Amino acid sequence: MEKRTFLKTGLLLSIGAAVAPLIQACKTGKNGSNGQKGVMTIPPPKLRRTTPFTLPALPYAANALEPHIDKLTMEIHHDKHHQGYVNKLNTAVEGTVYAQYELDDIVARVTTAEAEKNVRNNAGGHWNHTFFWESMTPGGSEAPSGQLASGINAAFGSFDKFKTEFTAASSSVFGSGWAWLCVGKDKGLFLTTSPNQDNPMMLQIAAKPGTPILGLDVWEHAYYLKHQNKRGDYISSFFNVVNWKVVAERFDKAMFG
Ligand code: MN3
Repeated sequence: MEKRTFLKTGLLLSIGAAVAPLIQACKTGKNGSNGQKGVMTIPPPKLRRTTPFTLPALPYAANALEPHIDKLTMEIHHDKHHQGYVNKLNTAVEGTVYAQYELDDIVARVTTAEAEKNVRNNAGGHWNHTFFWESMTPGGSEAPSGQLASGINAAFGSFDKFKTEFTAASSSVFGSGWAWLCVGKDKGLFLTTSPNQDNPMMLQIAAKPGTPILGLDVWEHAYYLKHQNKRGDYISSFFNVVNWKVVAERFDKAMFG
């Protein structure tokens, strides 16, 4: 073998040797093993987070969803409840493996362990509320069209039937929790609910993991000031302010990357 060829081969072998453990780590899930449910794979973590979590501003004024969702509810919900989850999350991750993980990476990995309860509740609270504010827009938007409309029709029969089923799912949550419209691993749409601040992105916890494209907070704090015990009125109000454009973007991303 000529010296030059030998050097080249040697270099390639060295690179191969250096890369091999990384490939192996991915295969064995060293960076995040398959969820216990075995439905979706936990992606490798992103770059490390170096700053504390902060409360994102609402994407519209607190009174912008009136008359469907009132200003005072939005102010308390965002400025007090969501801020509380952010503050408690920063405290909860201190000294844990989650301290430098991004929010998505925490949510994907958190478990049912008692020691992780505060991380689970507050990472979920921060993730869910950020997602929720972005799911709404003043005055609502045109009903779904294009690929999203086709997906909804395929899964539920029609947009009206979807609304009926989503309303039933939201109404069925006992106590505090969320209702979700998700894209599953099979690329089909499905409805699911979660208790407390759990969500379908919690691959170690969710009864049916998936990628949410719409979520509704059915904790009483989300509607009690305006609707008191009438959760059904709140659910129909929500449909007046859903941002279907954002939902369609999430759908396209989940379906087609
Ligand atoms: Mn809430």
